Amino acid sequence: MTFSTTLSSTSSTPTLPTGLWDVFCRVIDNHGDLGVCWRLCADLAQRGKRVRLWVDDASALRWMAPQGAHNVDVFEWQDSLHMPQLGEVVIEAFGCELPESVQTRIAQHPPVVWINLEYLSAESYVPRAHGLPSPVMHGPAKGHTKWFFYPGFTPDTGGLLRETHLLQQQRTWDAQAWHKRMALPADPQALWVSMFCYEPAGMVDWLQSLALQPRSVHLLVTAGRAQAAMTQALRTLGWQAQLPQGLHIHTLPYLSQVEFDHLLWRCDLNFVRGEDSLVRALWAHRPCIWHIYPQDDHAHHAKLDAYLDWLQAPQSLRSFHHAWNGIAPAENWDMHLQEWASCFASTRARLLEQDSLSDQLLAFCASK
Ligand code: TRH
Repeated sequence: MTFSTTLSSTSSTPTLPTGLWDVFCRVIDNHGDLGVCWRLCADLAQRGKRVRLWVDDASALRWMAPQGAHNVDVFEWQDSLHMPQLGEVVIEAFGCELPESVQTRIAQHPPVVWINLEYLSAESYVPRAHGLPSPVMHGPAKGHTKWFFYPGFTPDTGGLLRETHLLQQQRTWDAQAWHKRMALPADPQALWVSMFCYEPAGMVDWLQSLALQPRSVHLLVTAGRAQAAMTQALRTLGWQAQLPQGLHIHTLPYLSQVEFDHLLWRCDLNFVRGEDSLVRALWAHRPCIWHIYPQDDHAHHAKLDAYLDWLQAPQSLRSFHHAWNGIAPAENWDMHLQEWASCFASTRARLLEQDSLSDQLLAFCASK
């Protein structure tokens, strides 16, 4: 990865550079916008494209992707003002609204395809809207067409990001070496749980129930909001100075996406949030609990239920999700890990039969 601030100045030509894709991303909040865009860029590059990622705040890439990726260059958003040439495909991630200068360029030399990459949802509008044209009604590119591309969980949507080598990497991954690298104790009989969340309504009650577990529990808490929420919950419980017997809490530094995936592969249960970490948890072959991104109008309630329906979640998993997300009071905090694991195993098998998001995107663009 190069954090480039200058662009080579070639005179603009009507011929678009073959194999060059431009991805535009604005960081609204949290890490999902950039997290998804980075994985997409790296995956497209793996599949033979050269990708330029234009982002207004690339700072999180320093921990998320310190290794960079071959054939992916990162540019500051404002440098697109001086961009000499557009790529053959332009991806506008999450309705980020392209800079006027880029829209003007599109009007002058339209890319082969202009994609509007949307947020992930299991709701029923997704298959209906996926792949539809979106005529541009105003601005410099008025009269041109963008195409809606919806990630999703079913074959009639744009699918989920999944690298070609993911399963192979999972098979050969060395959990013991990871433990050593992370300086974590070996405690094979314990329950290992990862925690990536906002401020879950159910955290205090769930921690109390965890303390009653017969097995010892190692809770691996990710950096940022999850750690702040955990600190607050421990304060509420009066556990700052001493944790109940058998409960161990480990605070993690910010991990690269590669190490974040390893964390999910290692744990017996993963708490994830947002969008990208949910997808990674679905690939991890472990049960997971989703803290959905909360919206003011409670639109996330329907979004969560659509996901649980698609998952064919057993009742215990549904009610756990509702309580964790503050949608309904907890019936109990029982974790039916075996039942949940078999639900996630069949879900993963279904997902593996579907084409990945990048494969579908490549095919979609080639068809235009
Ligand atoms: O950070 P998020 O809550 O992102 C959210 C959602 O995407 C939401 O839909 C969007 O509207 C909002 O952002 C703006 O959760 P998400 O999507 O899981 O993204 C987190 C990314 O951070 C993911 O790529 C994993 C990465 N990550 C690491 O790589 N290492 C870490 O240590 C941690 C904590 C996260």
